Amino acid sequence: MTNMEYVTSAITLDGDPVGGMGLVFAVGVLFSAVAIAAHRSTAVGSRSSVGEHENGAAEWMEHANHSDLRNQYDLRPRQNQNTTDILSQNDAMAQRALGTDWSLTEQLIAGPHLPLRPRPKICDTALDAIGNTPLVRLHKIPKQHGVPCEILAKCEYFNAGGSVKDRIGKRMVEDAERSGRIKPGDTLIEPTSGNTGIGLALAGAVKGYNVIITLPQKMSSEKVNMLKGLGARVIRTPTEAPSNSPESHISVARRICDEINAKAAGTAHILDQYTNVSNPLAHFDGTAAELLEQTDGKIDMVVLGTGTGGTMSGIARRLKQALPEVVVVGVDPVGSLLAKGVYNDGSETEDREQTYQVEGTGYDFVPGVCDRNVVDDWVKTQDGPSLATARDLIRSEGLLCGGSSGATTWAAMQAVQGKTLLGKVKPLRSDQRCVILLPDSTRNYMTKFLSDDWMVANKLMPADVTHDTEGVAASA
Ligand code: P1T
Repeated sequence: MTNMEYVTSAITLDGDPVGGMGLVFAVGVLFSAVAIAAHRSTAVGSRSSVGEHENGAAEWMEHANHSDLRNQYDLRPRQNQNTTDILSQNDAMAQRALGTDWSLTEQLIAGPHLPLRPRPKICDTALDAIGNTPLVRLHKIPKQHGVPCEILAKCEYFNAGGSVKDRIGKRMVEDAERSGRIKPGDTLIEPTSGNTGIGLALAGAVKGYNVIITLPQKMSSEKVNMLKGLGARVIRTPTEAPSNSPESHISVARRICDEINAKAAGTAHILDQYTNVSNPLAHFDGTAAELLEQTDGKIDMVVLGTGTGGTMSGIARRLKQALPEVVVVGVDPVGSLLAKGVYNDGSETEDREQTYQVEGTGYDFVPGVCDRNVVDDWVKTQDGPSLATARDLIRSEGLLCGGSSGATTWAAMQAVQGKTLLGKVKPLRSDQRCVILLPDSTRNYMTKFLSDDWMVANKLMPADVTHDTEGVAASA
C-alpha cells in the first residue's frame, strides 16, 4: 500500500483544498493588529483587511515569497508617517536595516510580545519546563579546529519534549487559544519533520487536543514512537515528494484538515509553523531574550540552522535590535535551497535539490517565517562532517544533541574562521564570542547516527574506526 493509499483509506479525502494557510496568516495579521492598538508606542502603522488566498500549490509559493505577500496585503508603515515616529529607536534601526516594507519584520516588532519568565521552582505542567535552557562553552572542538574565539552552545535538547521546537509548539497553541481560534477538544494537524510535532503533541497531551502529524518517511522511528507515546496519530509521506505536490506532508495535512472540517466545521486546524508568526515570536521573546540575559549582551556572531527559519528569524531580529553589529550566519544543507538567491549586494548562490540524512533543516521552498534578509552569510553543510561533529559533541563535550547540532557546530567552526558561502564574514578574534544553538537531542537518533552500524551502512564512517565495545563486554 502506498502512503497516499494509506491516507485515503484511513480518511476520506473528497474535498478541495481550502485556503487554510491564508486563514492562518489572516489570524496572525489580525492578532498583530490587536497588539498594535494596545502597544502603539512600539508598533508600526495600520494594516489593510486581508484577502483570500488561492488554493493549492500557488498558495504555498506565495507564502514562500515575501515580495508577493507584500503586494497582496498592504503591511507597510503608512507612507505619510515617518518610520521613527511609530517605531522605537532600536526598532526603527532594525527596520531600516532590512528595508521598511516586509510583513514578518513588522509583525515581529509589533508582537504581541510576552515577557521572559524564569523557570518556576515547581512546574505546574511539563509546559513550564520549556525554555530557560543552558548555555554551555565548547572546549575541545574549537581547539581541534584551531578556533581562537569563545563558542557557546544553547542546549535546546533540555526542553521538556527534547527540542527547540517545543517552544513553538507551546507558543502556537497558546497564541491560538488567546485569539479564540482553538479550544481543547479540537484537532491540530501539522506537517513537520517531527520535533514540532512532538512539541504540539506535548501541548496537546497537557491541554487536551487531538494531534495528527504528517511526517516524511526520512524521519526517525524514535520520533514516530515518541509522537505515538504522546497520543498523536502519525501519517508518513514520501520524503522525495516536492512540498507543493499532493503527496507531500504539507498537502496531506491540508486534505486531512479539510476532511475533518467537512464533518465538524471549525474543529480542525493547521497552526502552520511555516507561516505562523508565533513561530519566530517564540524565539524573539524567548530564546533570544534568554541569550541576551545569559551573555550580558556580549555576542559577536550567531550561527543558526534553518528549517522553517523561525528560530533564525526570531533570534536574529531580536539580537540585531539589541546588538546592531552582531553577525548572523545561517546554516543550510547541500540539497536545500534556503541559502540560494540574489542578495542585497547582488551576490548570488545556487544549490541543487537532493536528499540528505540530517533531519529538520533545509527545504525546497522558502517558508514565510524565514527572513533571509536578516542573514549576513551562509555556510552549506554535508552529512559526513555534520554527523561526525554531532558524535564529537557527544563524545568530547558531553552534549547529547542531534544531527543538525553537528551541522551547526561544524558550520560555526567555518564561519568564525571567515569561511562562508558569500565571503562576507571576518574571522573572530580570541576576545570575541560566537553563539550556536543545538536544536534537538540524541534521543531522536539512537538507531541512526549514534549507531556505528548505521554510520557504516550509510558510508558516513569507515568500518575500522567503530567504537563498538560490545564484544569486549561479552567476552569479559
Ligand atoms: O524550523 P527552524 O526553527 O528553522 O529549526 C530548524 C531545525 C533544526 N534542527 C532540528 C532538529 C529541527 O527539527 C529543526 C526544525 N524542525 C521542524 C521544522 C519540525 O517540523 O520539527
